[in-house]
Amino acid sequence: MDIIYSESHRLRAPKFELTGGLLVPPFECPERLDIILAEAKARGFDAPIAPDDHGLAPIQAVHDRDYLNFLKTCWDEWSAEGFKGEAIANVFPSRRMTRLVVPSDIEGKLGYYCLANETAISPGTWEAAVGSAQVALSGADRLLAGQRSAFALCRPPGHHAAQDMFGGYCFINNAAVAAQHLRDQGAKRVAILDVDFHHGNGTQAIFYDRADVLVVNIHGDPDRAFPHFLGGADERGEGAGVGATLNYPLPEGCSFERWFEVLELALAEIEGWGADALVVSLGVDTYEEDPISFFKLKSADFSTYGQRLGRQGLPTLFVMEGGYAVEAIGVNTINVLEGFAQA
Ligand code: 5XA
Ligand code: ZN
Repeated sequence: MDIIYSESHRLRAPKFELTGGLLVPPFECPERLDIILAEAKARGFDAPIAPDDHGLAPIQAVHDRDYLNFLKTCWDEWSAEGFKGEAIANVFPSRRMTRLVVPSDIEGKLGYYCLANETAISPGTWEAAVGSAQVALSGADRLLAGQRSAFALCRPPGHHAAQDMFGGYCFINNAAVAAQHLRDQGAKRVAILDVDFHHGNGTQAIFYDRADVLVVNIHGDPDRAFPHFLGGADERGEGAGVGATLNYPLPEGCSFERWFEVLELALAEIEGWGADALVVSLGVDTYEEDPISFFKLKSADFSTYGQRLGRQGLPTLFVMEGGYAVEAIGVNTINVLEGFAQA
């Protein structure tokens, strides 16, 4: 299985995230990818391959132009104000603040486009986010060329990013960009299976009214888990997309046995739907030791479900999302990929 990877992820290196009322070193850090790559090498995977540059067009196919322009210019606008810290949103168009006009002031713009303010924008964020999307696009190209699978080792992650919103460590929705690219290059029906602990609200929003991309999430119940305001079992799509969104929220302490039962349900739906290709939003923050999540998967469980994904028999693109138990992120991620390859 080819691993696609870009050194440009290192440009995303904020000093802080806002968690528990404190500015702490970000859980989503560059070391995550170093550890995954070291484990891949130790387990005999080929050296990672740099992505091709697809430009911005396939990213604009998923995200609004004004939003992308905001991401591109945010840091310069913020620092031109003389602010000393990283760009963190502090005011939002929340339920009774209904003037949905993009302010010209950078503080207003940040709040307009932000869905969760743990995520600071720092210098290099735009370049890293574009690089991460190129990794996903180059992974999708492998499937289009007839390969059975590829691993897009994306960073920053993407599944919380909606058409015009960033947050949850995400800026450009890599899985959505890849799925749209597969569609645009000939795949008739694409399924996205999001196995990250957190609901992929951005991916769901992007495809919510579409019948050609099935979006399936298995995640922590939003009553108890980020992102809290999307991911209920009753959300099933709208318009032409009714039935093409499926959500499986699960409770605190969920065991692998229960999680795997639900994976079987999700895969049966994907089978019945008849996808040409599968994009897996691969977050390994379902791990029992993850510092910001509450499922109970053990390292061996990642091999078991990787094998099951392999038996599904679809061309499959894995797109890296979350996972913050840094000492285990390599083993858990590579267990999925190796399990898949063995099946
Ligand atoms: O999948 N999403 C994540 O891992 C990020 C969650 C951020 C919570 N503040
Ligand atoms: Zn996550």
